[in-house]
Amino acid sequence: MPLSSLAWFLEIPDQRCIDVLDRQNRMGALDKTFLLDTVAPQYERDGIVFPIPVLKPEEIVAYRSAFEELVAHLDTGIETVRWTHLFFRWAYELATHPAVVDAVEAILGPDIFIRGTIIMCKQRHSPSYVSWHQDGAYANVNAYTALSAWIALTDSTAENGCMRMILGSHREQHAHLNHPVRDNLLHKGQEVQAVFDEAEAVDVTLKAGQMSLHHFNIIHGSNPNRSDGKRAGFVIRYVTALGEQVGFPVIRVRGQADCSHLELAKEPPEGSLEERIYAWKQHELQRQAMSR
Ligand SMILES: O=C(O)CCC(=O)C(=O)O
Repeated sequence: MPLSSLAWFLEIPDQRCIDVLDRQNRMGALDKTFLLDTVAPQYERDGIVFPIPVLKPEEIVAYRSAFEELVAHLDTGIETVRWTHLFFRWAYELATHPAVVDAVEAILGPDIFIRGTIIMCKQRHSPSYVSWHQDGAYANVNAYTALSAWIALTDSTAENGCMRMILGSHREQHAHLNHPVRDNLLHKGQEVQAVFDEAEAVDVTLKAGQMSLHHFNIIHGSNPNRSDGKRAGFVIRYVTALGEQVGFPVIRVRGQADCSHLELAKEPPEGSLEERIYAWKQHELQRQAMSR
C-alpha cells in the first residue's frame, strides 16, 4: 500500500494511529506525501487537522512526567504555564520534535519559528473553560503565516474539556470583546463577536501523544473538565519570518529566511530544575509588568 494512502488514519480508531506512528518512526519521519496530500489540504479546508500521532509511548511518559515535576514545584493547581520552551530543555525538545515540525512544515513551509508555548491544564472537575475566540484577532501576527499545535499530554475528551472548533471559520476574522470572568483561561476574557451555531462545533478528541494543528483564525473554545482526571495540552505557536512582528523572542526551528527584523531567543541551557524555575519566574514577572 503506498504511504500516500495513509489518509485513512485521520478517521480511524486510536490503536491504528499508534500503528501508523510506529511504522513512521521505523522509517524515521512522518511521510511527506501523506503530510502534503492529506494533512495540509484538510487544514486548508477546515482550519484544523487532527489527530496526528507524534509521540511514541515512552515519549508521552517522559514529557508528561517532566510537566508534572514542573507543576509540583510551582503550584499543583496551576492551569496555564507559558514560555516553558525558553527555560526547560524538555519543553524545547517537544516544541522542536521532528514529527511535530514536519507536520507544521507541510502547512507553513520550510521557514519556521516558535513564537510561544503555553501548557493548558484543566484540573479534575475544574470549572475552567475557554471562551469562543480566534487567536489571530489579538495575537498581532499575520494569521495566514502562523498556526498552533496542540499536543495532548493526557487524553483530551469531550468529558474532560477538549478543544471545540467551528470548522471552516478560519476564512474570516471577527471583532472581539473582552469580558474577563474568573474561570475563563483567557485572562482578558476575549469573546468573538460572530454568529455561529455552537451545536455544530467539532470536539477535538485526542489520545495522549496525538496532536492537532489549528489556524490562528479558526473560532474555538473549550468546556470545563467534568471528569476525574486532568486534561493537559502543550500548545506551540509557530510563525514564519514573513508574518511575525518584533515583540516576541522567537526561536528558529527550520529554514534560512532573513529574520533580521526579529528578536531571536536562544534555546534553554542545561541547569538544575530550581535554577531553571528561577529564570522562568523572573521572565514571567517581567512580562506581567510589561503587559500592565
Ligand atoms: O486548551 C484549550 O482548551 C484551549 C486552547 C486554545 O484556545 C488554543 O490553543 O488556541
